[in-house]
Amino acid sequence: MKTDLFTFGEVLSVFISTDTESVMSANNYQRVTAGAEANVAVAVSRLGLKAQFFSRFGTDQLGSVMIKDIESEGVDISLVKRVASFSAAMVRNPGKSAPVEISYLRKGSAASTIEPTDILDSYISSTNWLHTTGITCAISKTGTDTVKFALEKARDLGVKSSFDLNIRRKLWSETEAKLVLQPLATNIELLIGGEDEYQAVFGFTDAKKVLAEANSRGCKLAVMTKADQVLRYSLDGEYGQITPPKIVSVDPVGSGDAFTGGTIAGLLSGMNPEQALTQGSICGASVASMFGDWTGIPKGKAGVVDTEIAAKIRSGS
Ligand code: KDG
Repeated sequence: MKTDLFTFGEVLSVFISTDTESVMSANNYQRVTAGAEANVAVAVSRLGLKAQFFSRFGTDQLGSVMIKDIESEGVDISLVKRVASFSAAMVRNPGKSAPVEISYLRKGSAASTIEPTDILDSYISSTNWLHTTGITCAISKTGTDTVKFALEKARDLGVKSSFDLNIRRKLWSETEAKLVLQPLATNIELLIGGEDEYQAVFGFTDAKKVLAEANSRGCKLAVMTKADQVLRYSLDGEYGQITPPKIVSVDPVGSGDAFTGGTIAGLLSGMNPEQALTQGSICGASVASMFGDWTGIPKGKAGVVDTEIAAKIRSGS
């Protein structure tokens, strides 16, 4: 059966301290499941489309609970593999009254052993959209090979794809990231990155110029985000801007993925790029207004956010 979205990447058990704003003094933690690509899959599924997610998980309990969490969001996890390794984790403070500080427990994890042979042609030929990110490239060399392979396969099969630069500076240096990500940011339907990520990958941040450069490399719709500020985009050389809804930001982690998921779902539902990006910005704002990567992802049908929910988020209530 055809899926609307196929994506793959590492999933993390995120342990968030609940009693203090510092992991150094915390005794209590809440565990949630997150990960950039899984977050996008959940967003697309909440919006009423069929999302399929692949990863390698360890044979540990964290692997089992993370698979269960993703499945309970209606995402198809039938393809996932369990391998003799550990599932990755992240530890952080809530970030309500202090900046979010994160530590990873992921080097050598199950997902970092992901390799191109994991991605069968049929996974891509039976989807309408492939989504990948720079995080998978950062976790291992075979991760990079897998992203490259999947994007090339999608191109060969005429399947639309998106790529989020998503540079994680705790995983690799900007120099390493640029070397790998610049060639990958080519011939993609939707390229997404923060202002700092465009700077790292292309060497400059002038939005009009750098987005036009991405267009000239075959990225049809290039988008530059900057937290809750105006988002800039260029569609085949035509520059535009969108002002996201104003919300009180509670926890911005995961809002970029909700933006991406909302945009992809909008495009798949037949919206024009400006409408889809507007929907993405509503989804991103909603996630930032609540605690957790998934909590605020709005619901919808056939790829479109429920009208009443969208109106509420727009009005900031
Ligand atoms: O985009 C949100 C992600 O940063 C978070 O869920 C964890 O995937 C993650 C990562 O690698 O930092």
